[in-house]
Amino acid sequence: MTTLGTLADLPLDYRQGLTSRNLVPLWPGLRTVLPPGRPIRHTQPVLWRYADIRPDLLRAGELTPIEKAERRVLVLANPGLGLDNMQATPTIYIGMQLILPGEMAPNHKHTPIAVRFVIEGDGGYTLVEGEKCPMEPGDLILTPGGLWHEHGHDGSGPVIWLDALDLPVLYAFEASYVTEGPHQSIRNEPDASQTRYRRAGLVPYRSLDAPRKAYPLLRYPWREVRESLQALAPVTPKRDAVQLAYVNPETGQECMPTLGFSALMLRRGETLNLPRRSASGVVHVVEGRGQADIDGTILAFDAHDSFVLPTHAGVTLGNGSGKKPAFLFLIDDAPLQRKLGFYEVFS
Ligand code: 1HN
Repeated sequence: MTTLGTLADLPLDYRQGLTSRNLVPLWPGLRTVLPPGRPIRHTQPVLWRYADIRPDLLRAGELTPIEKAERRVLVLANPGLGLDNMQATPTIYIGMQLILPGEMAPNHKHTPIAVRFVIEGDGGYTLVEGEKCPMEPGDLILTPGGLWHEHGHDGSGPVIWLDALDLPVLYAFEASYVTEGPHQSIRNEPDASQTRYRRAGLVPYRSLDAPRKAYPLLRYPWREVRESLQALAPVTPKRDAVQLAYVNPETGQECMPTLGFSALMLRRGETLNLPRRSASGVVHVVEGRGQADIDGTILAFDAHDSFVLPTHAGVTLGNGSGKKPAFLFLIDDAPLQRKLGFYEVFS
């Protein structure tokens, strides 16, 4: 590949003239914005330990009343992307949110999509357009873009969950904004995972004719995900991942338009190689412990820790136990990449 001319090759008065007219020559920066073979990545394969986050989050509960925060969150910011930019990966925002008994995180809707993955506590819930979604540890709750949502807690003890949003994408589009609203009135029925979409493979008959709701299922209870992984494990070949995707039960497609969600079980003593691919991701450890090798960076993970998978990374995940399975929750930007047409899986 040809070595291109640099800025220093150009006379100073020419460069100054360009600058004064808001013009920039492409060639000195071309190999940076369009590197040969592989993208330049600033995203670091960092790990956040829950044992570190939890005390800081509980302290925030003492320092900052919910009225002064709206959402009491510590953001998992990737140092390679600049801590102020609130990016775990270039496209994925991750935060840890705390709500204390009796508190309410007020109703709003916004352009970014969000999901909640519950880490600990009982009695928390999210209202989405009047549907009350109980938040039990491991549950995934969707708050799609443009839908009203608020959080409450009528149990005892802290409730903590992980938030994942496509906020960096909406922010880059200069399209991220919020609308506040009045407290929702709660529809007095269990959430759709307990009623209309009780079991995979069965949908309400009239949904075949009627225009489909974009988001028929808002809550994916962990108990069923965990059982499904354990049932999948014995029929999955040794070198394949025991992995389930969270999908829209009406379409079979990814449950959200931009970010993808899946649950992965590492069998007893398993070492799993993930194919190198163009998507970036974040792994949250639900249960168990082990080790991740990400492009040669070794991270030891424990339950409730979270770590980053940069784009194009070679990833190996090892279960640290020979006796028990480990369970992981994965977030990635593959749905967005597929829609934009550049998603790739290598090897
Ligand atoms: C948001 O709406 C929530 O509703 C949490 O709980 C975190 C981070 C950035 C923008 C909106 C929530 C958020 C957020």
